[in-house]
Amino acid sequence: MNRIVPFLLATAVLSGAGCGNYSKDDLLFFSAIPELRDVSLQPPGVDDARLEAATPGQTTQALDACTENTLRCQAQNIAGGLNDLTFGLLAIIDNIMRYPPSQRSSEERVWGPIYLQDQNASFRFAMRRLDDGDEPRYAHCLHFANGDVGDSANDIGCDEARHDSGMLRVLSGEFIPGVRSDAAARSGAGQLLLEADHLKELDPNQDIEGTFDIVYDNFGGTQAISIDIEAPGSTGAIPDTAEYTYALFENGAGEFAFVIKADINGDFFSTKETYAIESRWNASQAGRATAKVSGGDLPDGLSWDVDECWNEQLETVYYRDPEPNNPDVGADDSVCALTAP
Ligand SMILES: [Ca+2]
Ligand SMILES: [Ca+2]
Repeated sequence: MNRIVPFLLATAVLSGAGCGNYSKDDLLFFSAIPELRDVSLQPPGVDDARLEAATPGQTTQALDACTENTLRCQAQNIAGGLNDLTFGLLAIIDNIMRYPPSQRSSEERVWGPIYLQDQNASFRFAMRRLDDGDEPRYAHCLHFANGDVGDSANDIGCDEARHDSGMLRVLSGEFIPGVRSDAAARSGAGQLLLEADHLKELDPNQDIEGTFDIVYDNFGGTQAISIDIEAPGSTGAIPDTAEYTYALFENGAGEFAFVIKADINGDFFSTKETYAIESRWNASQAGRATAKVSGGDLPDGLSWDVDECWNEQLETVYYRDPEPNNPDVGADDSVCALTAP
């Protein structure tokens, strides 16, 4: 999943060298972009050096994959892949905003349309301040087109999915900046919606399509993130549909659950199974995960159930699955830090 948006990322790299003259008001728009920490999934085992980046555009390479055959490891790897996606999208925005804005008003900043000669593509990014509540909210949107759209795309609204100029909206959503009391505090809320169908329309060689919807909310002390993927027809590691929900509480305990529709059991008819994992951990990072595969090529009424516990050192202390070749771990689940869901 880490090469999910190469078309956009190429743009991000191109624009990285820009540096503008920013007004104090420009910086307000900048401050709406969440920090990586605000949007990252960190189930036990994820120790992501990228969180130390000063801005989303300064991320370093992705995490190494966890190689144990455990649910905890799977959850860790899936979290890493989703972080790649979110961080990549934020890096694009961060890098675009390093250009001086081409339009400034009290409510709006617009970057572009900028023509990228070597990709023969144009992009336009806008952030609009919405003052309809107690908290400032910023709508943002990124449009792309093949070729040079010139000045024909100066006035696109964020609600316009496609524009006469050929511009298609590929990324949009809202940022609600929070108050930062110290550097480590998570804050803010918002949404990033990637319309990969439009990317595919612009570049048929893309191997993704559908929509990727990332919503985060760090108000109230709990970090809550949900990611919905609707990507029928996507290839590789991307499931057809998936819903991920993540919560990290102030004491460090948390939960990460997801339901994926994908072809997990590839036998015979090769229809899609439903794969659900529920992972929970306590403040010491010891936790329990259960998984269930059902539907698809599994016989009616039958499911494949896995139950696993790990300790504070992330060692598996209890394991059960129906496969005879995968040995049990632990005499019973009394060694588990958490009870069965
Ligand atoms: Ca199947
Ligand atoms: Ca077994």
